[in-house]
Amino acid sequence: MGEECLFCKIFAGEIPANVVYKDDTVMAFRDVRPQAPNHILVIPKKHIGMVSGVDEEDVHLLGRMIIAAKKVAEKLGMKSYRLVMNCGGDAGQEVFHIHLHLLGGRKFSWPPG
Ligand code: DGP
Repeated sequence: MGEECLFCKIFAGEIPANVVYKDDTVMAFRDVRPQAPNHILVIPKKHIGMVSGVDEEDVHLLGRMIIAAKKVAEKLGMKSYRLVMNCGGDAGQEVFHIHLHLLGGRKFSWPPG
């Protein structure tokens, strides 16, 4: 665990969050600055700072994150949604513990800005 990591603390329950899913390895909670009517963050328990830091051993974990996102989307009645992972500051990453944005409840444009 990254001792000063915000998302490690949220996973551990040390900082409150609006949790919509949790199991032994991944957790999903509502983003505090929602960019859509439904904006959920899916995080792994394991501290990995950036997508560029994932390894072969993380293959299963990354799959678990997508399965969790799918379950949450179903639970919230979302039939169409966007999954986003920002890697690095220029891509918009602010919290350096990998997370999958699950966004839905409105129409999105493509390409993104
Ligand atoms: P990114 O920019 O990809 O690193 O996304 C980080 C997201 O995390 C951003 O949309 C806002 C959200 N966020 C930051 N701090 C908190 C917090 O304390 N609680 C929750 N629920 N979300 C947070």
